[in-house]
Amino acid sequence: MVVLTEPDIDHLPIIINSCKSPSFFNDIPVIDLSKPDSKNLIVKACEEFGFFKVVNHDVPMDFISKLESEAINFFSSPLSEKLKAGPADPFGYGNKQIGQSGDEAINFFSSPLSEKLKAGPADPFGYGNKKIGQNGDIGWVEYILLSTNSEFNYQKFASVLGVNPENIRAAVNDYVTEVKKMSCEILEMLAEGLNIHPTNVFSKLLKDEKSDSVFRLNHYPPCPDIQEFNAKNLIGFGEHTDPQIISVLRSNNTSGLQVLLKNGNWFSVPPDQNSFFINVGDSLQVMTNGRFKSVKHRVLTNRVKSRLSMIYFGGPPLSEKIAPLPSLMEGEESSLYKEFTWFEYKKSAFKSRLAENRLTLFEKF
Ligand code: GA4
Repeated sequence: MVVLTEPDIDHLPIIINSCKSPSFFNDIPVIDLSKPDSKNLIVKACEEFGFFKVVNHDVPMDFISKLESEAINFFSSPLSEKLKAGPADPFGYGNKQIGQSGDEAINFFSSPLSEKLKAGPADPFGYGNKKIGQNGDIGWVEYILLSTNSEFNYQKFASVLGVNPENIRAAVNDYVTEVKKMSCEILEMLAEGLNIHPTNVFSKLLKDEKSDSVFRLNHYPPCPDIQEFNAKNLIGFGEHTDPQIISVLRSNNTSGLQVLLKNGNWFSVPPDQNSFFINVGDSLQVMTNGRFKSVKHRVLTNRVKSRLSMIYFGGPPLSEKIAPLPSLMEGEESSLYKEFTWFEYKKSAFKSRLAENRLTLFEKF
């Protein structure tokens, strides 16, 4: 058995959740992708929970295990090695005012918008340890965050001893290609279930070559010392909603994922390494004018077992306007949201804390 290294616990402010353990979410909607009538069940699951599980998908197990073993290999390296693959530029477009001064920033701002857009919001890509985002969120987690754009620079991994960037690139590409295909299939079934034509309204955004999608490998090492802190639970990844359209998660058989249901209670999701879990993201909430709600979720660490998850976040191109689909507006219904592009939303999201409701700023009323 491979033993994964733990994140360095020095200076880690331990976040304790002392409330009683939530119940298991045993009634989680299960969508069988091989059944054509699943489209209505997908709509129902998105309306009721913003969350569901997918079985009988076509993603080859081989791709999943290859990526899993690449991830285990990487996370097993010494911390000093992994840090070499850390984010290179923490200050992208949107944060330059804070991170840079003088001529460099002025030059940047005087360039055409099309050029500035290339810089995108802060570059959070590469290896991260405990720090989530740029605004002080932390968790008992280490991760690799990647842009699914083919231009992503895998050379970040080149100086990490024992890690071959080409192997990581190939494993991520194979996996993401399949998961993206499945996501598009789900989004098309969703559109059909909603009676929207053409049915590619959502999927074309993920298929677009400029689709701003990201991919994340999260490793939650076990935390045997929890009792020492007189805590029941330690936060691995704090509560949040995902900003994109759809998120597709696959994990090993270690529990930890929890979702917040409409009744205000947290429920633990029983792990299932052969299935995928789908989240409605903020952008899909807006495109359905609030008919679907993005689901709040979080991950708690396990006392004995490592949890490894891989998540694809399907997002639109940066220039895409995120607005309710006219065909979904009934009668006099008007948009609940102000007009904004994905770039504007993402820029604002990356300035927020994890637990914030990021859509509030964009609501009309
Ligand atoms: C949540 C979903 C994805 O993991 C992510 C996260 C991003 C990050 O890790 O840098 C954010 C978070 C996520 C939303 C609010 C901001 C940005 C951390 C954070 C505090 C990659 C994403 O797109 O948004």
